[in-house]
This record gives sequence, structure tokens and C-alpha cells, in this order.
Amino acid sequence: MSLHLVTAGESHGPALVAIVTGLPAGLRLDKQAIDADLRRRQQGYGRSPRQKLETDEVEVLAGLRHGTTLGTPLALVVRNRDHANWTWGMSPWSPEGEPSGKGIKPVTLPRPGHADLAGVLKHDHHDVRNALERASARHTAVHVAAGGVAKALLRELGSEVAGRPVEIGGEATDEGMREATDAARRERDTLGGIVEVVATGVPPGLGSYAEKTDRLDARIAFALMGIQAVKAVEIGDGLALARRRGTEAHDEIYPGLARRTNHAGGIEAGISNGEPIVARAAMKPLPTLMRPLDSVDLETGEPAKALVERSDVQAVEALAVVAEAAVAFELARAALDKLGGDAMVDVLAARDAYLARIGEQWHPGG
Ligand code: EPS
Repeated sequence: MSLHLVTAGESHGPALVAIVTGLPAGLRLDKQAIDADLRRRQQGYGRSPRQKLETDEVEVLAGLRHGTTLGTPLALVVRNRDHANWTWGMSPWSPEGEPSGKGIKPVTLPRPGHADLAGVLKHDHHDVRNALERASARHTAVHVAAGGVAKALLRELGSEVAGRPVEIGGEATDEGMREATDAARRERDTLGGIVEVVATGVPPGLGSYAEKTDRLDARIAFALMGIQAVKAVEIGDGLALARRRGTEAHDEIYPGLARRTNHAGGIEAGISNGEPIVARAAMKPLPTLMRPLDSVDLETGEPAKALVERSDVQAVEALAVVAEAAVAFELARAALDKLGGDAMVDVLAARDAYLARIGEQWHPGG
């Protein structure tokens, strides 16, 4: 059984939920490490005032005993503190009492670039809120919690995964990113950006060229493109490779099977090659705008300005943490597909046997 993740949860509902299946028993988890990633995701220069309301923290409902996985489905929860302001508006059952708090009035002004319009048409909703609540990037919190579990597994296997923003609003230095964010905030606008995730210590041989669903680059691209607001993904030198000649595009092989370049971003033909895995994701500017774009009121059919709501100026630093979690989850899945095992001790024994076998040829460090 492959590692699998399913999530549920609306942005202002009671909680976000993730269930991870396919984990071996005997993996130690550290609540503080997972909570530290949840805090990293909440921080960032352009985040919305919502982050002052939330103090994300992981709760575990199943699959863990005394900090060690049981080899059963792992159920993770991150509560939405803001739900206290939406108890009537986002009540899972027919609400009782007089309407109060937020989310009472139906939203009928779809934001260009958001799920609002396509979501209501697809599902026959009459309140845009019924679409936007799940489309919101709020539920990336629980993906980060699941990514924390994957990172714990990878760490046991000797791999580390780290994400960072490399561009915000077209600026590539810390100062430029901050200035661009300040300017956009002043001008009541939003920004996008680019994040990079690098995974080190990944052995050769994860993934497969046999089927596209098993290609490691395809899986990573899928995982990154599946994050809210991501519009492009590249692996290694990505798009730039298309403009190079073959003699300048590939990573030559030296004794010990070492490489001196990593244009491929650690993946050749859908399989890890032992070099650092490098993936980048590009995020569009957030579509909730303080200076709203043209739209149409779905109730009247008349031209109107789109919904204006509290939101972030940019969330690129948050995306870096979410992308890190997404890549970690795919790498953990690929590692378990390769190594199998119902128990961590079996996974580690398989890893040792595999590294011993390829170590006869593969010793890139010399
Ligand atoms: C989001 C809009 C904002 C963000 C939210 C994502 O929420 P609200 O509408 O409640 O102000 O703060 O992100 C989070 C809450 C989070 O934890 O990342 C959206 O529309 O995607």
C-alpha cells in the first residue's frame, strides 16, 4: 500500500483534517517539529491579519501512541480558531438561534482568478462562500502537518527537504522582496512569486520511467501544481533547458558515478539520480483584491466589482513551506514504494541493503 493523503476542512469551519495511510509502524514523530513548520507557514511578510487569530497546532486523533506510529491510519487535525467568529455562518448543521457573526450574507460577487465563479457553476451553489471556503489556501495548514510526518520519515532515511522563496513580485533579494511587498500593500495590490524546494540525501532509484504516474518528476510537478495559486512548475533548469544544446544541457558522469553539474535537478527519466532534487513553483498574485476587478453580480447579472475581503498581500513565504511539505510527501511515498515495509526497522534494513548493493558502483563523494 502506497503512502496516501486525504484532507477535509473549510477555511472558517471548525477544523482541518488529514488522514495519512500507508505509514510504517515505529516512526517517531515530534509534535514540536510539526508545530514549528505550522508556525513557519503562518509567518511571512505579506500575511493577512487572519494570522493573528490563528495559532496553528497539530492534534492527533489516531495512528500514534506515545509519539510512535502504529502502522494504522494517522489522523491529524488543525483547528480554525477563527471559527469562533463564524459559528452561525459556518455551522455544519442547520444553525440555531438568530444569525450572528460572519458569513451570514450570501456572497454573489465572484473574484476573477479565484474558485468563486467556476465553483458555483459547477456545484449549483448560490452563495460563493460554499466554493471559496474549501478553495481557500487555509487548508494548506494540514498539508504542512502531513508534510511534517513525511519529513520525519525522510530524516530517518538520511534526506532533508527545504523550501524558500526565490522571487516575490519579480524581486530576488530579501530587501527587494520586502520593498515590493510594502509597495503592493501601500497600493492595495497583491503579488505572486517563485519558491524553490531542494531535497538532499535522496538516493538514486526513487521513481520509475515505466509509467507516467510513477515518474518522480511527474509526481513532484503534480504535488506542486496542486497547491493553491501555483501556475507553473519546473524541475532543475526546467524551461531554460529548452534553449540549450545537448552538449550543454546534461550532467556528465565521472568515476564513482559523480556529477559536477545538476541541470536535471536530481531526476533523470523520472528517477532520482542521487543529486539534490530541485523543484520550483510559480505562484500567481492572490486574487482577493482591495482594489477589486470587474465582475458580475450573480444575483442580478449586472456589472459589479468583485468581492473585497481581508486577505494577504502575498503568501510566497507560506508557499515555500507548503511546497516543501508537498515535495517531502512525494519523496516519502517514492521511498516507501522502493523500500516497502510495515515497520521502520524493515524500511531501514531495506535501505541499508540497497545502499550496500549500489555502493559497489555509486560512491560519488570519492
Ligand atoms: C485565504 C484568505 C485569508 C488568508 C487565508 C487564505 O483568510 P481570511 O479570508 O480568513 O482572512 O488568511 O490563509 C489562512 C487563513 C492560512 O492559515 O493560510 C484564501 O482566500 O485563500
